[in-house]
Amino acid sequence: MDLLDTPCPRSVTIQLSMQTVQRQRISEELRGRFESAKSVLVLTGAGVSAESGVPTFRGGGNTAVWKGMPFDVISSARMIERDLPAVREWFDYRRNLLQPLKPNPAHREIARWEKRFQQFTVVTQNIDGLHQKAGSTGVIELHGNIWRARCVDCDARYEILAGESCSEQCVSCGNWLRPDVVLFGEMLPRGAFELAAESAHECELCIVVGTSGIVYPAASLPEIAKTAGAYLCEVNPERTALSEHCDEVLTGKAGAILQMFTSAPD
Ligand code: BJW
Ligand code: ZN
Repeated sequence: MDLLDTPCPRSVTIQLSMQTVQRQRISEELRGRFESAKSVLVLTGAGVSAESGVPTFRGGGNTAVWKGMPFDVISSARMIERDLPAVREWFDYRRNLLQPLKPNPAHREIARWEKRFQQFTVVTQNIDGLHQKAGSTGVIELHGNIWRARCVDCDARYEILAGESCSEQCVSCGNWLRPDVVLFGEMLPRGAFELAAESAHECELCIVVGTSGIVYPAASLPEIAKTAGAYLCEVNPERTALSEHCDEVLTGKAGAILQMFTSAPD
């Protein structure tokens, strides 16, 4: 019997002399739910952009560090108060890294899914704008967008064009500008979490892609979906804080795994 036909439907380990190859499969249950669902929520994190070349914050045993500072120190509300120029420099550096990067097959697959379902919501923790570049519309950005600056005083917002550096002061009131992103200890954009929570509550299928699932309140969305009766599926090469709560865990990179949802079963 072919090893791929053994009764374990989701993940099969094939021993090839010295090599071990993992083949991830989507269960019939998940495939059926994906085909019949009317309402789907996709929650994404840094891992969905990893294959575009965007570094993740955590994962693989590493934590992002910049100039000796762990990212949760530099990306914090406290640092805005203590050293705004350093925060601006950190985000200028990140914007430079992001500028040439393009959406990858995972972003594009998610964008294609929009047409399949009556109700389809992408909620992202990412600030890179790559979902929108891939063609997704109505994306709920929980943690803001690196391509915008905001005045620390009057809340005016300014788009930052690729290749241009952001001006330091607000045209309206002259106060300092800061990146329009949500740092640790800061509130999420008004209404964004509420909208995402509503979609989580209503969805039949919730697919969580490329997030470690430890940052709140984003990490509570899968919990909300599951409690309200949704089928919960995770796509990630590593196990995460969410894995044990999922109905199905698909172990692997987003680019390859997401394409399996619409390709013919093997
Ligand atoms: C792949 C892959 C491939 C790799 N394919 N996968 C309740 C309990 C405890 C604490 C709190 C709580 N509520 C709030 C808090 C505090 C805090 C928090 O959650 N802390 C935790 C760390 C414990 N939350 C906040 O402060 C939030 N604000 C808030 O709650 O306001 C209310 C409030 C205010 C004041 C006081 C009290 C309450 C705001 C959170 C903002 C997070 N901001 C950041 C930085 C943004 C700016 C920047 O970019 O610098 O957002 S932190 C960082 O983490 C970033 C991310 O969006 C976020 C999530 O990370 P993500 O996306 O999960 O990435 P990683 O790197 O962690 O994981 C990548 C994953 O991809 C890994 O699993 C890999 O395996 C996988 N992967 N390759 C698929 N190819
Ligand atoms: Zn202003």
